[in-house]
Amino acid sequence: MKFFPENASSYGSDVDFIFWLITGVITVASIIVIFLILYPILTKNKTRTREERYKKGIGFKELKLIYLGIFLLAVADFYFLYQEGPIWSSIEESLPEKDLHVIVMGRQWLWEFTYPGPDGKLYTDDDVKSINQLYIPVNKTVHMDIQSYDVLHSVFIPNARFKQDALPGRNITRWVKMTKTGKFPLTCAEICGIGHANMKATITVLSEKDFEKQLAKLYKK
Ligand SMILES: [Cu+2]
Repeated sequence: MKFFPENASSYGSDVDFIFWLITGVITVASIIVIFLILYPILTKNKTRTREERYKKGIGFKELKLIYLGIFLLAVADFYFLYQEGPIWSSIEESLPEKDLHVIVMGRQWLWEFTYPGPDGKLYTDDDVKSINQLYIPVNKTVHMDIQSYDVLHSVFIPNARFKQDALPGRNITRWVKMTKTGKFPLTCAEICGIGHANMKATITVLSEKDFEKQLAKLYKK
């Protein structure tokens, strides 16, 4: 059974690992908690002694199971932090050397992508743009300057397990490295007005050669 869209990025499987780790642990914890609630209700309620009915939860002896629960919860939390810390820091707090640098600009209601012009530099006069269509080369590190023209938007690339809000007035640089060629959706994940649902772009991941060709086409326009 497939729960997620196909993973097509270098760090997607790490994100999925955290998801399944946390889901697995909390599923076991939930089953235990539900059992602890239902078991006395379903079995013992009528047969409990008068004393048992009026336990007030005073002292370690009566609370030891609650302390155990809190302890296990803390252990699980620290274990999650231990596992996810290095993964999040490599995805969100570090920027590996770039092969391509683009601007991803959200506006009501489309995505505008800007590539460096023939000079190879972004933010110069020869930059070129494409609307709702992002072309990137496969297996290359792409830096994305995520920006907004107007309101809050959010860049969501399900196949890359990537999501980043776009904030007006701020530039947020994030990176992605797609490991498969093909077309993948890039959508807006922040309700940004009546046309929010129209903010659906396509990422076309191309071989290096095809990407150069595509870029040359954009230069000619
Ligand atoms: Cu939007």
